[in-house]
Amino acid sequence: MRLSRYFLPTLREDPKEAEIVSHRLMLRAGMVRQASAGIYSWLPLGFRVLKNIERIVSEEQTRAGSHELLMPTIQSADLWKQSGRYDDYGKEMLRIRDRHDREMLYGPTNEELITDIFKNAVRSYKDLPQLMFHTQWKFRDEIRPRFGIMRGREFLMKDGYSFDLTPEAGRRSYNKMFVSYLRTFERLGLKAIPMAADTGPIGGDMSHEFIILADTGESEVFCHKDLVEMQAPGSDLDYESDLEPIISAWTSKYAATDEKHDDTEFESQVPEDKRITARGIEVGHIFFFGSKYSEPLGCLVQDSEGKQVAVESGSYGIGVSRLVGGIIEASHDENGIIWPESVSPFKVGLINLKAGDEKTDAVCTDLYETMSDSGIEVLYDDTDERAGAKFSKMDLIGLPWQIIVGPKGVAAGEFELKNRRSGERVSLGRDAVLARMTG
Ligand code: 5CA
Repeated sequence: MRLSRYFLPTLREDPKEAEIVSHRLMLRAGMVRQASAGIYSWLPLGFRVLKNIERIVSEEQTRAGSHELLMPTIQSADLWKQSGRYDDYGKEMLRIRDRHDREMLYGPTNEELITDIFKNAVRSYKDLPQLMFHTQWKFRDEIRPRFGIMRGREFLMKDGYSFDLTPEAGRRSYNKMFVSYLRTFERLGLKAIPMAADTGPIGGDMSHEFIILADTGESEVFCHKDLVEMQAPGSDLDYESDLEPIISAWTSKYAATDEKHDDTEFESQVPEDKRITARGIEVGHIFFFGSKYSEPLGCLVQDSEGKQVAVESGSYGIGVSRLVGGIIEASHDENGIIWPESVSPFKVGLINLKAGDEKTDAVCTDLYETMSDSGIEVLYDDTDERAGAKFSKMDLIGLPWQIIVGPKGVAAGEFELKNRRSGERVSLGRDAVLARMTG
């Protein structure tokens, strides 16, 4: 992408309305703009990051055996009346009437709808287990939308759902999602710690929040220090194997959100030098609620003895849009964002220090085209801004690599390759630069 053609409205000054660093940087880097309170437009740079996160989340869901589908944003109120949540959800739910005066709503989550889809298709235990997910916009009329896309009213969520015959089988599905979350967050460059959590309006009695530690987080959390160092399982993990040992390795150490926290237990279970009390950002939340929705919605299957039994379910959320802010909170410096390569909007920024100079342009065009042809995403700053402004903009938007090309380097046949995270710079010839980028 040539920057001269791109839509990248960066800001030099810190916007006054932004209280936390991720919100500030997302506005300054031209990633989002507020449309109304808690509702944002995603500009081209921000949208690329959002899509990259969505893709990684989907890949890991699929790997764990969940099937992607897409349900609508607007739902009929009927199913929500059957489950009892039409009243329970209160003012957080955005209620709509259509032209026939039918009650509709903008979905805050999808337990009712997926249960209805499942119920109308499945009759027998032989069709179980089943896992499905979608990534769709949600609306919750939060009292205090804040911190930009972190607590929005409209936000993008991956929500997955499991259907099993027995609570034990349901637990196996829950474990699959638990482990796939560990892998997902690791691929996103994050340390997310599973913590015992409250279930709120979703319900059920088994639940974990996945929390990244950050001073700007909204939740207060308590955990054992060793959890911060733990590694997620590798990509060769067999999801059909017994996952209990992995789950117990993560859950046998104390980790709780403030609603679940108990000081006495924390002190008795965790030695003083291992106790972490911190703030955190909830990026995922998984629930097992058994037959809470299947019973009122009549989602029954026939078991092997011919009995009709209510299906055992769980639901599994990831805050896809919130993750964009979460990753920035976890990865930035005083000059701007530092994207992990897996989600970066482009892999490399190519800076032409003398646009308009024939030789420098030719070298840059060659590098740009060669890299683009081998599938590398390059943002090429071919504008005639001064060098200082180009450097700050590239640091601000946080691409992992920068290639800096000026007339002196062109004469010497050497260009600077800068690593955004470490700040390390090396001078390399054309082929060596290309080898580093494609390798
Ligand atoms: N149905 C369940 C799981 S699919 C559910 O809705 N869970 S949730 O309420 O915990 O939301 C799932 C995730 O969405 C949260 O962990 C959080 O990361 C994200 N999320 C929730 N509310 C907001 C919001 N207002 N703005 C941005 N992200 C949000």
